[in-house]
Amino acid sequence: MRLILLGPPGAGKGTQAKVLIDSYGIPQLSTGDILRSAIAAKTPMGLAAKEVMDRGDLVSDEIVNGIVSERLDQDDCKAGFVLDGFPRTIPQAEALDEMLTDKGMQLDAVIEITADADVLVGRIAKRAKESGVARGDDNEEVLRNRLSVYREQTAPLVEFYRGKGLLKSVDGMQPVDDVTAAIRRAVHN
Ligand code: B4P
Repeated sequence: MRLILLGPPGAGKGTQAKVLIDSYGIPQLSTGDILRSAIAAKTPMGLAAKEVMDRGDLVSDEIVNGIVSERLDQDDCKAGFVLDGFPRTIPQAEALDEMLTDKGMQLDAVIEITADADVLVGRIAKRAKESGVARGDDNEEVLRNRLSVYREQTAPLVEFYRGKGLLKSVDGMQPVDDVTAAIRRAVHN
């Protein structure tokens, strides 16, 4: 099973990826998590990414494509994966196509998780208040920028993958378990 989870910040990509990897026994490839680990480890890549992420902008395609290409070469990705937060731009999607062709892999589905902006703002505000781990990008001003970056740079991927016949849309405003059930139905239909 090779899946992409696509959606605006707070739509539930990370939340759903964690459930799906347990049921399918495949790894989660979250570029956001990998970048946050690099920041925590204070690697040169992490230091460069932090400033960009704290503004709510996207880290360069070159850095992120490199991270994903390396990760896809690891043995645990042979049986499949859930890509969470990648691709986020058309050049990233084109690079992913090339990587998968080179590695002899094919995507099974791209799941778009949809949610209204007011719901997204509410969820991120709740996470910022409740989570013990502070994220530099979980505040309202930065979130507004993340949403506009999503509309401008990531939303075009919906048509990109619809054109390839891979896109399935799921309502992300339902309770978490219902979103998971809808994703499972979408994947197996
Ligand atoms: P990410 O880590 O991908 O963060 P995100 O878009 O905010 O989504 P996240 O996964 O955290 O939220 P989720 O929907 O699970 O990216 C962070 C930054 O990293 C980017 O802004 C960018 O700078 C950089 N980056 C990452 N990938 C990149 C790439 N490919 N190219 C360039 N830069 C990149 O959940 C949010 C909250 O909602 C949670 O608290 C959850 O509990 C809650 N929630 C989820 N589903 C719910 C539901 N159904 N009902 C109620 N609450 C729910």
